[in-house]
Amino acid sequence: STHNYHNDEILKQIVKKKQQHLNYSSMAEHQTYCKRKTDQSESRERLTTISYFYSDPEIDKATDKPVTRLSPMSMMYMGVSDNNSHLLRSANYLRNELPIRLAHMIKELRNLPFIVACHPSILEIHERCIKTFRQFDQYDKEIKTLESEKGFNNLVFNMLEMNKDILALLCDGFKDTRRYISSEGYIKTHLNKILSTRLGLRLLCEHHLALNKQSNLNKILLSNDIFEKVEVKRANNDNFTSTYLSSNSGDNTNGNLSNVRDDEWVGIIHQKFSPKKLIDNSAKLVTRLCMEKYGVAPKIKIDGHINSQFPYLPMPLEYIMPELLKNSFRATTENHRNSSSLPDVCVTIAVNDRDFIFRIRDRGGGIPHALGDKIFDYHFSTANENKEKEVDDKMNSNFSLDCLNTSGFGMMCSASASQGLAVMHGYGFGLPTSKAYAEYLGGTLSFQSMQGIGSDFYLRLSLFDIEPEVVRI
Ligand code: ADP
Ligand code: K
Ligand code: MG
Repeated sequence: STHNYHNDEILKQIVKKKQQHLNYSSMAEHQTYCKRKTDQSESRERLTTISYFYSDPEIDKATDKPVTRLSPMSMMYMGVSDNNSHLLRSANYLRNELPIRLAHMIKELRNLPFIVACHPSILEIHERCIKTFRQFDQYDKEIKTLESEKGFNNLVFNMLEMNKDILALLCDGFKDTRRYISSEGYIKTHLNKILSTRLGLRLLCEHHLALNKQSNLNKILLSNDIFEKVEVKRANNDNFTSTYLSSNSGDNTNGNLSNVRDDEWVGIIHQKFSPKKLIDNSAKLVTRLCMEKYGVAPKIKIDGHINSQFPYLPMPLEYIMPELLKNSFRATTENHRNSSSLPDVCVTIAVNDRDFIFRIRDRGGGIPHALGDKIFDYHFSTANENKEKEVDDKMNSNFSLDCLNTSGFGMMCSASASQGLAVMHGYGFGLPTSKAYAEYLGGTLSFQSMQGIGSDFYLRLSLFDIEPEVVRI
């Protein structure tokens, strides 16, 4: 039969090959033969790898499409329905939008200078983006059932997972290569763009998964045979669901998925965001870190519109606020090493009809004249100069990457406070990343320094419901 014939052929070839090997006159000759073989296969492998990065018409097409940034108002409006149709709507928006945003990220990576783009950490990011982009291929048609939406959600979840340590990889990739690029502005533009694209991607994914989680919570409430109770209580007390769930989650009000409450949250948007609570939670975390590092920590004073509440996205702020407090705590502690008491760090909240502003004021000596705006450069840190970077020898280990993983995005700071944000300072990413995030959200981050006394940092962010809508995700 043909089958046997085929096997015979293969056998013959093997015998022939074996004989060839035996015929080599010397070991050296044999090794040259083997080396040529591996060289060939290596270069073939390299070619496939390289073409992986270059020839994908789908990516090229997606790069040309414009990004559709949603306003939080429309996210809230589209984030509810009686029959869960909003989940399908959200999934279909993501199905179109995520590949486009990934392609824009890929475009940005392609535009990096050769020396940076070649770095293994940057290649790793590049490769992951392409891989994730291709995983969207299977969802080229409208998602029509909640069943197929479940499968799609796995992809969204994986995307968040692969996104986790991007900040650490970027930090690593630029740290080694930036010395070959003379223009700081060039580095800043690229990193700002990559970091804010990533922020947008993360927020969209988290939002979609949170919407799912919230609709499941509704289901649990209903299936627990308390359907009637819910209905009755709702009629008497609009806050029933929120009190029911908050008794499970304690007073932890971070933007953590585990304590999403359906009345107060629409996806990742908190209807009753409280700036005061954000500061309280961030201060708790930073005080612990500061105590670990210095054995002391300044107190925090909060004043201004401490009772204000309005709809906002806590997630990015849960990154920015701890970063600003860490800097103020460090400056205060180091500037008052020899005194018996530390001056307070004072945060003032102001809310008006357009925006809300945090002023973080410390008596940490201020930003020296010679530094000025350099503090907003990526990788710039005075901790490096003083050789007191607490993570120096850990910089290349997984430990440091893990730290950045979790501090890399706000939401994690409450959930994994024990590992996350475990670093007081040293990477020089805190201020530039916070500024990039603030600007992505249509806000600003600036400072005034009273050299010799201390500094004021101003974080200004736009409210959602103003015209024209400034905030877009
Ligand atoms: P890192 O904290 O890792 O050093 P950052 O980007 O957060 O990086 O800050 C950069 C530098 O700006 C710090 O190393 C410090 O020298 C300076 N800086 C930031 N905030 C303050 C502050 N409140 N008071 C004095 N110096 C500050
Ligand atoms: K910096
Ligand atoms: Mg810092």
